[in-house]
Amino acid sequence: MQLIGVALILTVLLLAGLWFWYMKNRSGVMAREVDNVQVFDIMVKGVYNPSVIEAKLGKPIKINFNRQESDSCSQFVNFPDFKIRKELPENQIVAVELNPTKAGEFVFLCDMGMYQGKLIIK
Ligand SMILES: [Cu+2]
Repeated sequence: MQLIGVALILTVLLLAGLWFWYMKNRSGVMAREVDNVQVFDIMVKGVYNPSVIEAKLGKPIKINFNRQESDSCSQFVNFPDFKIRKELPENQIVAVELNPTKAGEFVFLCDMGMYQGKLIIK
């Protein structure tokens, strides 16, 4: 009986862990609003941080990339759905401005796809 109890507890913990992971990937960091623009600040250092961002449809978006490394991998950021490719010089803030016309999930990534992020529009 005790073994069943332990197995049950482990199963519940595992499911809770999966649920949190799922929820975390389902929603992103929300914007701060400045003059009706949804603004995000993303640090580029090994990864995009935050890598999942979430905005509302109908308001312009501005994503400030701050690249704090010299690794050439992250030198360019691409938003394939918006046909945007921008250079991110080291230690500079580069803004990418978007005005999505539909909801959905849009990836952004470096040239080789090692750095990956996701913009969720709801
Ligand atoms: Cu890369």
